[in-house]
Amino acid sequence: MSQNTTDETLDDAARRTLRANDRGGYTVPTSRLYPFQWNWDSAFVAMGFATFDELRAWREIASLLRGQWEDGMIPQIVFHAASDDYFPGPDVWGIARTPPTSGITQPPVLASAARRLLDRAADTGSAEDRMAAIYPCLLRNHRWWQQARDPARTGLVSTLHPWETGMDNSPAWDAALARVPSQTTTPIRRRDTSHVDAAMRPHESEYRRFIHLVDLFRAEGWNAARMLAVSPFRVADIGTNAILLRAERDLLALAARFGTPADAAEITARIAAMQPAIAAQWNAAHGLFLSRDLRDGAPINAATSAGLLPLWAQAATPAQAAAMGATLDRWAARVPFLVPSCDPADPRFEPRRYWRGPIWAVVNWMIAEGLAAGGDAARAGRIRADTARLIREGGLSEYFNPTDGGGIGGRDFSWTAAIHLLLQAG
Ligand code: 9WN
Repeated sequence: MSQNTTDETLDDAARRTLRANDRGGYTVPTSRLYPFQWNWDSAFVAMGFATFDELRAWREIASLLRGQWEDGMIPQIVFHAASDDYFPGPDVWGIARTPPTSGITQPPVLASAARRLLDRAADTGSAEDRMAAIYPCLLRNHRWWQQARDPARTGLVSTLHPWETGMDNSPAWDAALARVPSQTTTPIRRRDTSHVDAAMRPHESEYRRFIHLVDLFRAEGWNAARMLAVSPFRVADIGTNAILLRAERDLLALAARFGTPADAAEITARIAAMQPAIAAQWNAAHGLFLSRDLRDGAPINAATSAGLLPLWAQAATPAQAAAMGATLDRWAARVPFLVPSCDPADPRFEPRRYWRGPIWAVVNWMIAEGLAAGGDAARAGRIRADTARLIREGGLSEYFNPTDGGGIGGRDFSWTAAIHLLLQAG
């Protein structure tokens, strides 16, 4: 896409991008680099489609749910059609399902997306029918999170692979990942670095550990309890937990119309457990929330954009929200664009390397929604304006360099197109 496109053309380009990445009821994040359906990408894509094609939006969700496991898990990837463009493909995961899927999950944005589709539907009759059909799947999924990932009822769910956090090479995972051995039984055949500059992607040493975990879980037969017991990587990701808390609130609203009083009571109990557990992750020195390493029990000392996502969950006190606002102001004094994925004052900050500095439109959108809902219209406006400008000048890129605004990573990216449309829709 050319630079400085007019807004009208950009709206068209965003819709065109979603249509072009549609593979027949599901949307790939971008062609070649990510040729399958990804979990949290599709939640944003559904919200983007809903701005101009509501039925197609519901279909995106139904396609993702075709990959849902019997135990309720919604996988990170659904392999609807074969492709050699991505590693690791279905053969590495070794999961005999139709369609094949990966064996781990991703941040659960889905219930929040579905609620938004319903609330904004023009075609209310069909939206209600479709919501009635998917509500039980959403409920089973949230039960899975508690049963499989917080069986001890701590109020925080575990994440067992950096890919599950959606923020794969965040500096927050460095120490926990260093504990994972680097040998693999699967030969590493990376395809990502043939599509995108290696300087914008995770290192080889990280990929070896990513695949070690896949080998380990496959050897455990993808049994949820065994995975939780054996994984050397086990963290309470503040991003995933905040997104889940927000999703539980949205599911509770849906339960009043599509579920039973017993469902509502169950969801309310989970929310009551999560709120204090997330509150305990507050870190006054960084002015945001931190993840926790569940292997050694210690807070993870890395200030990342995930630590601002409790805003999206309305999980911060007014004082904490104000402190997070001050954190954003400090970051804004160091880089011209918000919100970098890592504190720019942190020595681990790398403005072009994936989740170690670049700006991601979906994260910006959630933070801005949270700020606006909490009454901080000025900072919400700043983040929305930065996001819109990054997209206008850097195209529908996968992520953006916070130091110069350049669009980097994959091009013609579905979730960035979706966020452009959401920002225009207001
Ligand atoms: C692994 C699809 C996905 C996003 C993730 C992002 C990246 C995959 C990869 O791409 O992860 O899941 O191979 O790098 O980190 O957030 O969902 O866009």
